[in-house]
Amino acid sequence: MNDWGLGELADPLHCQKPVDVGGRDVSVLLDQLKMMMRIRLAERCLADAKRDGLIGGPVHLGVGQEAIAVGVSTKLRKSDRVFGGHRSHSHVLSLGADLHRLFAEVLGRDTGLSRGMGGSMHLWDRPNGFYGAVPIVAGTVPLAMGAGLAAKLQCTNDIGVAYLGDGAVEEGVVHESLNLARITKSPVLFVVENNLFASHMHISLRQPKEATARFAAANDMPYEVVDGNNVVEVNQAAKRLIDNARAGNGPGFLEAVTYRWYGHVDWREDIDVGVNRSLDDVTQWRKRDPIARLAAGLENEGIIRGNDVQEMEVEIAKEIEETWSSAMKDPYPKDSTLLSRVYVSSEG
Ligand SMILES: Cc1ncc(C[n+]2csc(CCOP(=O)(O)OP(=O)(O)O)c2C)c(N)n1
Ligand SMILES: [Mg+2]
Repeated sequence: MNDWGLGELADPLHCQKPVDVGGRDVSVLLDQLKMMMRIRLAERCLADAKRDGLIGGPVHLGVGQEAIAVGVSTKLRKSDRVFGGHRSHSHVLSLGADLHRLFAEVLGRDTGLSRGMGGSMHLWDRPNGFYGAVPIVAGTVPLAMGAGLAAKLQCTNDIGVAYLGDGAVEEGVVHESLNLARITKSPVLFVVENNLFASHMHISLRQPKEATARFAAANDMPYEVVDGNNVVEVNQAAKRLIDNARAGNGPGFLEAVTYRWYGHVDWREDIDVGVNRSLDDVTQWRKRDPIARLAAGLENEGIIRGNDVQEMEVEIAKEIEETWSSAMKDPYPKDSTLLSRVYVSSEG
């Protein structure tokens, strides 16, 4: 019987081993490694820029959590309907968003993903299947549910995807969405990035049990609880739930246990550490690094060698530096566009 604790998945001293990549598609694994590195370095660039006062609005960084979006996105199509929240850089980048447009959005420039009107928490990239992120915690969850239901009614075989945090699960609308998705057998994947914290507060101070998957069980919905720092595990669980949804069997719930290395918002690790979080915890969780673990797994199988990761890093870092410098030169939106972009118009 399930006691709904997370056991070793929530313990940083466990799950530090290399990712087992045996028998898996090498080109997919290498793409996943590169994408996680790209997201990591892009967010580190944002952290530095925030520290240096170059970014006006807040930035919520997901460094340490990259394997979840990358593991899920590998199984999605451009026509799926994906929704995020306040910590969504990884969600949009792993779908293939243009990095320049993400940086430009965070900088409030006219070339940004939301034409510079939203910043880091209002991302939109419809051509890649990203229907939007908003800062209202859980605000997009019912939208993802509705998008899944619409796909079902339109017989497109696409799915809705809602990324949400463990804190978001405490919003009533999430429970209504789970119920409605299940009762209408809508193709929706709920992906809970359980990083054990909502702002500064540990889940043990907010909930009687750590696992949010118990709410899926309450709605008679298939669920999986996985190590969110293991891209292969995330990927395999996402595949099972997505295949099941596309086959017409209704929604699924993926709980991926992870940890964010930075504080709740902006660039510091030693701030906003919360009632239950110490820098020792951060140090331990760094050893469960999803990127280093995948790289070690690839090395064990002889797919990559000693210097390969460093070489990839140098190449990606160069791209990021150039992209950032170029986005910094982009113009701000004109004042005259302030109202014309409040609602969707023919301008798009
Ligand atoms: C409706 C609503 N309530 C409160 C907030 C303030 N707030 C922003 S993020 C956050 C914590 C969210 O925690 P979680 O869902 O676990 O996501 P994480 O930050 O851990 O990624 C809170 C309370 C908000 N933005 N919206
Ligand atoms: Mg959280």
